[in-house]
Amino acid sequence: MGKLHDKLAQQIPGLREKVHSIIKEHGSTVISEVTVSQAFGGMRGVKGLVCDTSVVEPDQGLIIRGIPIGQLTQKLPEEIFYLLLTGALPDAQELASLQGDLRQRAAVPSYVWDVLKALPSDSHPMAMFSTAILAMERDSVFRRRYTEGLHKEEYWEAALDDSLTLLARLPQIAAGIYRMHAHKGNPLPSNPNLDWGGDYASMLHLEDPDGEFKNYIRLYLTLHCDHEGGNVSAFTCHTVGSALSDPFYAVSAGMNGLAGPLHGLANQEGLHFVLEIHKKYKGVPTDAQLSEYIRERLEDGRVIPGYGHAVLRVTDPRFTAFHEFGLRVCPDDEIFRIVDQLFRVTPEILKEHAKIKDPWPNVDAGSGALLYLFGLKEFGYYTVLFGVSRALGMCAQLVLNRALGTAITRPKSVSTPWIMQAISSSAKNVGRRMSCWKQSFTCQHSKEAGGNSSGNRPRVTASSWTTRKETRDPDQSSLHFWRLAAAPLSTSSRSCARCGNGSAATKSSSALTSAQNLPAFLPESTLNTGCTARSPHRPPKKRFIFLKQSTAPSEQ
Ligand code: AMX
Repeated sequence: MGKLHDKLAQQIPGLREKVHSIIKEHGSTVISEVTVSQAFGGMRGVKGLVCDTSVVEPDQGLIIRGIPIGQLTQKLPEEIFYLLLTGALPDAQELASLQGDLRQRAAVPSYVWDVLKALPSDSHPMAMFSTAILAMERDSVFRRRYTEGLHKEEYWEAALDDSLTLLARLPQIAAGIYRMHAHKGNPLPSNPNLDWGGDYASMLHLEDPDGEFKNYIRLYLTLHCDHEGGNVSAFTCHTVGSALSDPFYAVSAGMNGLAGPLHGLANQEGLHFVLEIHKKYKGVPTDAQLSEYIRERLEDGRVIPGYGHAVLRVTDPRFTAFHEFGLRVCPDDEIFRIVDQLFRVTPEILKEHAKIKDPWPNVDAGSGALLYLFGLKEFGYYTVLFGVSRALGMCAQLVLNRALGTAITRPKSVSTPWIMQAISSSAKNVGRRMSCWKQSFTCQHSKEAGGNSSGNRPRVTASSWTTRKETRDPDQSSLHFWRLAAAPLSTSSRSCARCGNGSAATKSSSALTSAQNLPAFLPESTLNTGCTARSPHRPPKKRFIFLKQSTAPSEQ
């Protein structure tokens, strides 16, 4: 499997050691909370999954292994695959080795075409794509070796083997599906002299006199390659793979998620919107006409496709890359001019609506329009292109997860009655906490756990903590919560946590944190430094109730 395999074989022992020691030393550190809205709302924002291939920052967009995507636009998609997996771009030899490996594996077995031809001719291209990937599962090295008794330390090698085979075949399969879908004839053979993306573009067989279509497909495949681990397709692929289903099963499942209108289909909406404007104004409107059109659309309660984002708060750098490509290749084309004009006009109008958090263009504001210009006008096919690219990220994540022995995904679901019970217990306990907290503390140490300089009045009260929680600053609020929780524990246990004046059982912070399942990051100084108490320790009358124990009923 060439130099990529060798590099990973070198890196993986160190990665495993690092992850094992993080879990061993900090396994109980709290990194996220879950609210009722999040439980009902697609787990949005809950940090419960690790993905090292890429991150998406609100003010920067997609960052692959520390490199902003805007700096990778000149790289080939296969270079990006290498980067996603290893954290470094390949040198010339490493790239040649990977490309050679992909070429060797590129032949698509004839049974795949038989399966595709057997499908009804009006099947959706994404259904065809996912079916083709699933059909190739019969060739899975992972499944064969697993059945033979594969050692778990070697899972990643088998996953890499399957991933390379799958990725090598995708361009020909995807291009073949395009030709079948658009009634353009039989699939064309792969050209071994071309790179992965260039070969795909060439098999789509659209006019490309100056090679710009190939460049565009390369760029498209690079820009869509990965988007953290929590989006629908990546998370689906991750979950299926975590059951040790092989990469063909897992990537096929991920593609089914990508096929959804709320995920991979948005690019065609962006294009529809631009074409609608072009049709209405019989060409490019004036800025005033466009502004009016956008305002009317917003007044009708309709969204402006290609604008806004759940995470981003700046122009998506992937849009910038497509926009720059259009400015270079087709600045005078009417469709592209509307894309450009929308970029100038729309954000200022969206800014007038306070509820819209991100008035800037996302990746889908321009990508479809450029495909259209190159003659790829079958909208239903666009998600397949996205899928070819996103398979890079899915496969990279699968290989790394098998290397690190990531456990089978199994979050705990709860029922609506359970949530109702949790809400009512939480309301009762907030009341109790407040009444406990309002009692005076005579121990100087309550100052560090939230008291003021006189040592007998808490600076942070249960109610102020609740207010902070409502400001949606979960990290802050949980810190305050733990501080709140810690101080009364010591007093309710009839001891000062720092000096142990009273019961010895709560003398040290480690005893305290482990006994009460408090997070290990609770600063030692908060609980266990020298005592300077000015007055006798006096426990509060009521026993303190811990939020962690009381927010939810125990599992049934
Ligand atoms: N046009 C009009 N209204 C918009 C808007 C837009 N482009 N973007 C956001 N809003 C509205 C939302 O509909 C929401 O209204 P509501 O409170 O009445 O329901 C309000 O502003 C707050 O939304 P938000 O918090 O800013 O965004 P979000 O996380 O809820 O939604 C997104 C994000 C992308 C779905 C939304 O911006 C949108 O619908 N954009 C247009 C469609 C689009 O371009 N989709 C592709 C996204 C990129 C991708 O993931 N492929």
